[in-house]
Amino acid sequence: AAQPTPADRFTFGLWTIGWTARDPFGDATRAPLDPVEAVHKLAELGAYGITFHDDDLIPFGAETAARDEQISRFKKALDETGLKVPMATTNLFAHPVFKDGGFTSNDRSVRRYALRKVLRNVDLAAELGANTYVLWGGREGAEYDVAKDVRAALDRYKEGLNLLTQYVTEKGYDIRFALEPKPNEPRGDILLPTVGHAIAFINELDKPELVGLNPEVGHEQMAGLNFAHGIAQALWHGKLFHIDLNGQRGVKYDQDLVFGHGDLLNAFALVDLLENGAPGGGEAYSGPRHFDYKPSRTEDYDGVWASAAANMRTYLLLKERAAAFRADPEVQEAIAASGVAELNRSTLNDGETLADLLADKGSFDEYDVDAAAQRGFGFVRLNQLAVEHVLGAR
Ligand code: 3MF
Ligand code: MG
Ligand code: MG
Ligand code: MG
Repeated sequence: AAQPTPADRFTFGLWTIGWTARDPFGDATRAPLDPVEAVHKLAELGAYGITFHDDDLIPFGAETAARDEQISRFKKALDETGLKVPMATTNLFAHPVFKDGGFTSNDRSVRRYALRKVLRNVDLAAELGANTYVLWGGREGAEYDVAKDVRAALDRYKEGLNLLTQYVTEKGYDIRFALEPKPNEPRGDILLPTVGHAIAFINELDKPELVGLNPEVGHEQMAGLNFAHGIAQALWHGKLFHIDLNGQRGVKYDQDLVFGHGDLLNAFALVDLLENGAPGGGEAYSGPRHFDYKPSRTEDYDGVWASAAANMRTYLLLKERAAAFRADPEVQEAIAASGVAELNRSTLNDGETLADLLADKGSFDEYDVDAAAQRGFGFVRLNQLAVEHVLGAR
């Protein structure tokens, strides 16, 4: 059961398995990977799809003929393997021209160029059948508070997003945009640093229904936040358009470890949420399970493919464990005792009004606060049952 198949909808960024492991302190430890080989290898491993930044597939600045040739080689590999491209994105961070950002660079000509670069790749995304277009604004930010007018930058971000949603609407593309929050790295501070900031921003756009989120496990954890909570809120807003799964160990640089190699218990809660919805019956997630990780710099290509397989296997094992957790009668009893399901009951009775509540002496004047304060919730017992299921002890 822990053997992935395309029905599991696992996808990988071309830049993940294709990372040659250059870091700020050291050179590449692996040779470049041909995207065609990446497609074949991922298909063999049981993945559903592959995603890419424009420059992962077509080297920056390639002539039209070379670009077309590379696209046709890639498409041929997709046809041969049946691998899908459910998402694409733009590299607005590598070239020095983007050193102060793309959509929010202080240099207006850079902003116009960034928009054109995205629009060109949106056409390719549509051609390849992608219906999600991710925007990670890694360079949209600052190191110095006095050097960026954040409100003006948000105006420009908004202008950019509004142009993108206008474009896909006019073209009739079945594409929605997904913002990927990150608190820092490579900029000292990145705009839209968390899921919450991004959700609030989306509400200010012309076509908010076309814009949602692509949250990444490690990015929220870099800000010290609970990823499963962030995902639950994104689902609550109907904004979980896509997801970047990986592992992170605490508040430090963006580690991009294999999924589950960071906070395993939070990964368990996440898989349970994505697969089973909320305990009270909230909707599950139906999009691709996308891995955005980096095969560690210590690994050769055997290690790269082993790490790709590890992401999928860990996810499937956690899915099995989550199903066993939900099916366990003792867990069901512990959930009931903890009031987890009771939270789904509205606080007012059916038909009760605010005036009725104010008139209800039992809810306040005669409420025995001290007696109510005696209640033990049994959360530790419930969590221990989760731990035991994760450890395979039940
Ligand atoms: C950086 C990231 C990015 C985004 C990608 C869009 C290079 O920390 O997570 O990966 O995921 O640009 O999908
Ligand atoms: Mg990342
Ligand atoms: Mg990361
Ligand atoms: Mg990411």
